[in-house]
Amino acid sequence: MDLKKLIADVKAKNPDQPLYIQAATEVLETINDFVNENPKYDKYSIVERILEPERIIKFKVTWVDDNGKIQINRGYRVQHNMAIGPYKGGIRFHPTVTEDTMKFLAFEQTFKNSLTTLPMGGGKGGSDFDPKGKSEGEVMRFCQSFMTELQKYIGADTDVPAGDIGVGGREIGFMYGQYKRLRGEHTGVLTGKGLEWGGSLIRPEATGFGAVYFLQGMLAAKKDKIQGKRCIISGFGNVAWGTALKLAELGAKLVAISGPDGYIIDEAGINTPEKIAYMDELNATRNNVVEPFAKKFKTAKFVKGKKVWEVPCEIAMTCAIQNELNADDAKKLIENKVKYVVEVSNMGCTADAVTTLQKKKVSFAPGKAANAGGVATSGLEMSQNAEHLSWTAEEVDAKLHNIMKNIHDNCVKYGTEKNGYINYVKGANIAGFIKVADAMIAQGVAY
Ligand code: 2IT
Repeated sequence: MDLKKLIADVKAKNPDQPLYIQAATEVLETINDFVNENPKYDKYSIVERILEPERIIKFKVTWVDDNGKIQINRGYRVQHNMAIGPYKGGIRFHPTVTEDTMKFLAFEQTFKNSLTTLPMGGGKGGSDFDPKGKSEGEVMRFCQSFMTELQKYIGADTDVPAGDIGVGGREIGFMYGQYKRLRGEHTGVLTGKGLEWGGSLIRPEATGFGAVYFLQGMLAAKKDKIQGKRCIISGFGNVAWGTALKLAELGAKLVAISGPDGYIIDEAGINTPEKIAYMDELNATRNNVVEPFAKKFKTAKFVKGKKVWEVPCEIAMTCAIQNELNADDAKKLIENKVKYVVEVSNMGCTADAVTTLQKKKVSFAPGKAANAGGVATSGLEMSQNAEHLSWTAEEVDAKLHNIMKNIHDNCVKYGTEKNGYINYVKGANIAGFIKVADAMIAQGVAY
């Protein structure tokens, strides 16, 4: 493959999509050598084909607010790649959502889902709807309107959405109810469902649990252990919550979490059931502020308007949104002797943050590997739905643990450099690419 030309083409074809360009460039740069060593991929133009989503659906969502005023939002579903299974990926409701956001997330999802080893293609959806300050009735009417259009394009064997930022159990419930009403089918068309109506145990915890299982792999690779390690995470939502739970269970010391308004530092540790449950409570309000945490717990202090990455730690985990950790943040972390940085949000670090960390040989995990536990457990939910059974928490957790270990080992297999440094970014991209690429070759010129 001609790396320079491919990157130039991506930029020329997507001039107003910096996130997509960022995600695609990283993949191209890291799979380049591998593709050149395996000429079959060029023969079938696989790289060029993976760069183009199979379908982009863009639609209008109108709904009536509590004052009787009609509101208009944009809805999206990017169906990126179906080579290894039905499109699968979350739905994000956030004011920053654009076609660019959806495209980069769907692209990442294709590689991530491939890494899980489960049969899931890549997709992503969402809307620029802002859940902040909306009443329950407004959220429900929005979800119903969104699903009224989306249901034309999804199905248990074609495309299976789930949650993401701004979409949790409540929103999945509203969307599922509307799908059922319109189609008359009770089917596994969404994951992240409630336990009483087809959901899976451990799905709410899965992204965070999986990320910590992946981190355990990184620690083990350096003959290190998690007990007593000083950790910080960004965010306080579902992913941060699951991460905090597992860190506490394994005896790590989480000292900071954050929100758009600033960060919380708590030297006593954010590791008691009350503190961790309160993260979930705060998130449920959808007010997007972490400050109340310091009002509730005496040992916690709120630092207004600052990023959490200035807090000294050995382990830092991004659990909020894309590009939340930049090169300056990376330098600060390095100055403070960080050892492990784990992207749990999708593309949580800017490209130069990643290079800065890798140059200093910090052990760094990309989101598409470290956060794959969420979608992997969605895959397990799909299996349970298909066989009309539900598995115990222990069964699901054991499968999740095994999947994360396997992803870690695959990253090591394809990402270990001559000097012994594990380039997890390279490892994840190559391992994710192989399965999708080989499936595309086997299926002929379809997409
Ligand atoms: O980014 C992600 O992997 C998710 N939001 C979860 C997707 C899913 O289908 O469970």
